[in-house]
Amino acid sequence: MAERSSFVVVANRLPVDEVTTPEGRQWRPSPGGLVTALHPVLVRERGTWIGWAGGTGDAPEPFELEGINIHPVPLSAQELERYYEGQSNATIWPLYHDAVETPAYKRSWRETYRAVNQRFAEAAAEVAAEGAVVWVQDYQLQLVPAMLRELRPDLKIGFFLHIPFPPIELFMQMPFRTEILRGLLGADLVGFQQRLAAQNFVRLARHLLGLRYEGQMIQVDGRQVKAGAFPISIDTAQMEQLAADPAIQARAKEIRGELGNPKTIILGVDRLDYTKGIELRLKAFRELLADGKLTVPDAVMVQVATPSRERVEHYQALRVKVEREVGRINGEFGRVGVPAVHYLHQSYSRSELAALYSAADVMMVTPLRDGMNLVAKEYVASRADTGGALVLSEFAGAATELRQAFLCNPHDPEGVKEVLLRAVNIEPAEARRRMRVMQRHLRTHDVEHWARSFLNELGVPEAA
Ligand code: GDG
Repeated sequence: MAERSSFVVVANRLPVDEVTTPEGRQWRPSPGGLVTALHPVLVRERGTWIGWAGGTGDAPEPFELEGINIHPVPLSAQELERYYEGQSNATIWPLYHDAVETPAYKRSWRETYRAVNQRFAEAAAEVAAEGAVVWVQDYQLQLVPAMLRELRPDLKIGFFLHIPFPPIELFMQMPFRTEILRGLLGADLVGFQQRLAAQNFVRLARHLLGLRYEGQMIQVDGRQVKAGAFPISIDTAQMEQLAADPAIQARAKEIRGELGNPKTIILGVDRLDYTKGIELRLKAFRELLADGKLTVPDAVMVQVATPSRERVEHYQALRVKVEREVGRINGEFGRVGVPAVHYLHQSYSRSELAALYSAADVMMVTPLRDGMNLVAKEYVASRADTGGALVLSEFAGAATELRQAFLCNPHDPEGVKEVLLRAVNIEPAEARRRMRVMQRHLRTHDVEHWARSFLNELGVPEAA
């Protein structure tokens, strides 16, 4: 690439998908909150996004798409297995989510994680202009900040972790814990979803490396590293508009009809992940049916469980458990043509999701631990003024902001059942009141606000 960029984003995935069209294979932007928020800065600064394009073997040459320089980084099949499926998703992901599944530790995964992180750091060092701002994203790339600083001390480096940061006792399990911590401390600003996560990080720096800190400022090798909370959000205006679209509203009505016009539609939308609490939600529904507190077909549940990380063992085991529970509920409480749970192990378009959100009377978001949970925010934003009730786990980052949701402790089955019943039976006026408060919050705290706050703190005042 001839020209170097003054703003660089480094993330595991590029915000593009390769599609086959009549004209041949082409790149298409893949819509997502992160790219929406960063698009204006990327375009203005002739920014570059570094990441994996999907697929293994050689990476495509760098190219430009809609004003953004796309810089693909290659991954081999073995790297994909060790760096991504292994170290990222079978070690770090479960450990950072309270070890709700047992993390697996393997030396070969760690070594590959290190090698791949080095490759991402080298790509960033190559494309960043003198004094550029580089923003590294998420748990797959925690070594990149220090590696990049080593190569390019002139850069301003930010890091944002999208998932929780665990308490010291849990973090200490990790065999290469010091290297990870040192990796993160290579940044000037380390951002988290929650204040508590930032505190965990600062305390860990003292505990593990004996570093001094004041407030959220850590002293490292004569530099200052700041930790802070920057709760991520959604493109609220876009979600509101989409849900208000007459075609989406018509589709929502149609969905209600297809479900037999029940009194109550209970919805779950998640990646099929063991952190999301899908099983416990199904179990709460089953027990309420068994107790006669809910009945089919007055109440039906729709669970969209988007396929995810299907080659990782924990995910295969989870799929079996969830599908067994769905089968059990439908076996006991369904009738011919009238299932109690509509389980969809498929991906949907954003429009179909918006229609499902609009159709749902109660949305269940019950993770055992979640950095933020954007589904909860999307549901709220898509309710216009129509009410609906959000059941939300206290262990989702979103619970800090969405205080008018029906909050529950997902580890307490009786509590979840009680809260679900309250949400089902809420007065429409009360439902609208709660929604309005949460919607007002999301209008000012959208994803653009998130990006702007982070970049301002990093010292990019003109950003966004
Ligand atoms: C990580 C953290 C944090 C889901 N199914 C479909 C689909 N989705 C979309 C949702 C939502 C997104 O995927 C999921 O975001 P979440 O925040 O709920 O969860 P994670 O994927 O675990 O994300 C999380 C997030 O990063 C951001 O920092 O909030 O805590 O774990 O936008 O709508 N989208 C489409 N079809 C589907 O079938 N189009």
